[in-house]
Amino acid sequence: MALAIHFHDRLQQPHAASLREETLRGFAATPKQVSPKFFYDRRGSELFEQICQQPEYYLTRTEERILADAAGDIREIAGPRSDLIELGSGASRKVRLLLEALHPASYLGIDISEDFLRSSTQRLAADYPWLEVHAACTDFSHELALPEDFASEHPLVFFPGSSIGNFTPEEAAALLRHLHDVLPVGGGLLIGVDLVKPRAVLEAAYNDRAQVTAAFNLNLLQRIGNELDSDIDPSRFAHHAFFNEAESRIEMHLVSRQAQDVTVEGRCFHFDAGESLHTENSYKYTLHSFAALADGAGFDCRAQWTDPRELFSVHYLQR
Ligand code: AVI
Repeated sequence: MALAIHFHDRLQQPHAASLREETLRGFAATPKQVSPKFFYDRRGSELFEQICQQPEYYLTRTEERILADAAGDIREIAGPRSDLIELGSGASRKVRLLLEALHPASYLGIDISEDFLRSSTQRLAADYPWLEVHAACTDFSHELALPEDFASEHPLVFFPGSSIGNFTPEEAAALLRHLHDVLPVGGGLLIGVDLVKPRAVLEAAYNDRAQVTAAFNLNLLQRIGNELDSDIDPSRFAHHAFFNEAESRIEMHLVSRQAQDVTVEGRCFHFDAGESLHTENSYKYTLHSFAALADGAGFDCRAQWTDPRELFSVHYLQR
């Protein structure tokens, strides 16, 4: 039986074109860089799901625990919500806790990885037959345009996983301001935010022993090789992740193992031995610094939850 999913194709982004433009621009920049949003092709999304299960990557299981423990509080504070919108929905696992606690009439999953979005929303539609399921494949970092037939008076936006940390604090402030402006008065934002902690714990999370994070980082080069006209060879690069304390962020890089020339779409780029391609920042906040960011974006910070070790936090913000 075909499941009733409202897939909003018209919101789709021209992925191949933006990968091409942004790779050419990023490889020509000093230092070289590529946006982390390009990690998430089908393989990258699968690897990210595996990262979430690594013992060192405390973020996912800690957030799940916080949400499970706070489900009753969230229901009380957020009140009845007819519509739940999930940003960066991925495998849509954590949202199940909210669907069960809040029982909204409809769900809209928004993600940049189309294949993955289709399969995860199909699973949700199968498991929750009472739920109207929508899916939109879009890059919400530019603009969150809700589908026209998804009119929502009391939406709750769920932005889990500390994905806000992959934006610079200035970009994060602009994104929060944009979400604030898109939400109707009374609309809520439930957001997961990773916290500052000892370097060893942070660095282990991005250098897991099974090397899944390394494979995830290197897959970005594989994707460039698959989707663009390029001779890039991932085996000539090494994963490097460390905590930059002054900037309060984990940085991920791909370091050239040797001096080499790489061709992309007919253009040649030189990498020195040891030269790095910066692929991701993952900013870490304190409870206080994140509340200040949300407050600056115009939100009313109604509640914060954390775990006993204060590894991770979940915030309920209201417009
Ligand atoms: C999606 N995002 C919040 C992850 C993070 O922790 O910054 C992506 C990731 N990068 C390496 N491991 C996980």
